[in-house]
Amino acid sequence: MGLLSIIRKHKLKDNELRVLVLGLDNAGKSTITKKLKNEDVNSVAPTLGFQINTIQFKEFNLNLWDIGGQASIRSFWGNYYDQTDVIIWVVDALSTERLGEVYEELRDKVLLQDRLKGVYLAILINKIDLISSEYQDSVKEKVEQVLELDSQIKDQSKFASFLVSGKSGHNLEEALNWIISREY
Ligand SMILES: Nc1nc2c(ncn2[C@@H]2O[C@H](COP(=O)(O)OP(=O)(O)O)[C@@H](O)[C@H]2O)c(=O)[nH]1
Ligand SMILES: [Mg+2]
Repeated sequence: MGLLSIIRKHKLKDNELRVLVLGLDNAGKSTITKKLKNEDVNSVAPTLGFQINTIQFKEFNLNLWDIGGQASIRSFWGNYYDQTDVIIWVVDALSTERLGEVYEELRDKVLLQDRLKGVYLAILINKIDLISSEYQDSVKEKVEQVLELDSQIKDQSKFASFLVSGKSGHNLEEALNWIISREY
């Protein structure tokens, strides 16, 4: 058994998951992280560098790494990849004009990264509180279509997308349930 798999086994004994929260700037990564910690979501400032937040969810400890998403610091994301179990990728449902940029960054910084092979991917389509319910399904379809996840990730159990609101907390629990019900 290699050293990495020994470390991995040891870690999972404690039901601990390393979760990177990634996505473009302003997508809502910090707001979602705060909501998951039951903190006030009305006081987020742009994230410079990173913040580690540990939350308990059911029998799991999730170490959430909230990493700044400004274009200038995205090249540092790679410093955090090792030993990652899950990527939460946050998309701003309102910024459809940035979906092309989202597609490219997700592909280049996550899907094509050798060190992230096999990592689970939860796509959180955020700010859904600002979209009336009749349009929500089409927003989800549109995001899924642009990101081409079906063709880029062969194993269907490896990814899922959720319509969420970091502000209200809508669907965040469903996303966490999906995350902890994967095989590690
Ligand atoms: N209405 C609404 N606004 C949100 C939501 N999530 C984040 N925002 C707002 O979007 C902006 C960026 O959020 P932030 O968490 O800082 O994004 P980050 O750069 O990805 O960390 C802030 O003004 C937030 O208040 C949401 O679910 N609903
Ligand atoms: Mg932030």
